[in-house]
This record gives sequence, C-alpha cells and structure tokens, in this order.
Amino acid sequence: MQKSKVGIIMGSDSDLPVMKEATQVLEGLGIQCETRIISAHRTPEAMVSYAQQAKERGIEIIIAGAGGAAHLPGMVASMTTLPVIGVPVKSNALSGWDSLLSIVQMPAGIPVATVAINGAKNAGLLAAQILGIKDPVVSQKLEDFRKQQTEQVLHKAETLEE
Ligand code: RP5
Repeated sequence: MQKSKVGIIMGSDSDLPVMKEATQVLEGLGIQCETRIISAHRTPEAMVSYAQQAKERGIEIIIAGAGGAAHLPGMVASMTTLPVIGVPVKSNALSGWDSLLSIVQMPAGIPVATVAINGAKNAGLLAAQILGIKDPVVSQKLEDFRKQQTEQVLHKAETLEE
C-alpha cells in the first residue's frame, strides 16, 4: 500500500463534515492521505507526537482544520518544517471569524497557509499543487481537473443562454 503523503488532522470529529472535502479531492487525484482527530487542547500530547513524527513517517504536507480558538494549525506548524495548510472551521458562536483570525494571524516565523472558512476543498487542491511540483502524474491530474472545471462552467453558461 502507498504511504500517506498528506496528513489531514482536525480538532474534533464535529469538523469531519467540512474536512472530508479535503480527503475527497485528494483521493480523486490519487493522492494517499490519512485522517486523524487531534486536538491542541484536549489531546495536546498526541498533537506533539503527530507533529514531531509526521516528516519521518513520510508525510509531506499537513492540512489542519479547527474551529473557535483554533490553535491546532499554528501549534503543529511550530513543531515541524512541513508546510501546514490551515482550514478555519465555521463555528456556531461567531460564524468562523474566530477560527479564521486564530489561524490566519500567525506571528512572523511560523507560517500557516490559510484557506477560506470551511475551505477544505481548496486545502486539498493546494496540497496537491505543492506535491505536483515534483510529481508529474499529480501535475497532469490537476491540469485535467482545471480543464474539466472550466468546461463545466462554460457548459452551464451555454445552457442558460438557450
Ligand atoms: C475545536 O473546537 C474543534 O476544531 C471544533 O471545531 C470545535 C468544537 O469542537 P466540539 O465541541 O464540537 O468537539 O477544537
């Protein structure tokens, strides 16, 4: 079996409905990924182990989703030099503004590439694009995806004009 190249982690199983879009897009592009529930505040030791071991286990990119006081992506990024893509999960209390600001406002020195609130699909695509720099198969699949996406939009536009 292929080793996972992308680690998809999230603070709670309540984040799964959002984060599964990253899994779906990566699997659709033939990229092996693993999914873990790891919380910065509920399972801090598991978070440390995961972040410290990810690179030696063959993970190349981490996608980390969290909501509310969303410190998981930044904390994980502080313990690895792998690229970390943060997904702010929409919270009930503040509609995800809390999650977005917690993730995007990383102080200089520890970057987290932040996508939109609930933007897990783009997190998956961005991870694939990073892998595509060195992997021509992934790169070609991304070209095909873009072409197909454009054709679908043009087809919809034509249908409306009829
Ligand atoms: C964060 O708290 C999780 O990422 C989740 O988005 C949020 C709420 O978690 P639950 O109370 O639903 O487990 O840690």
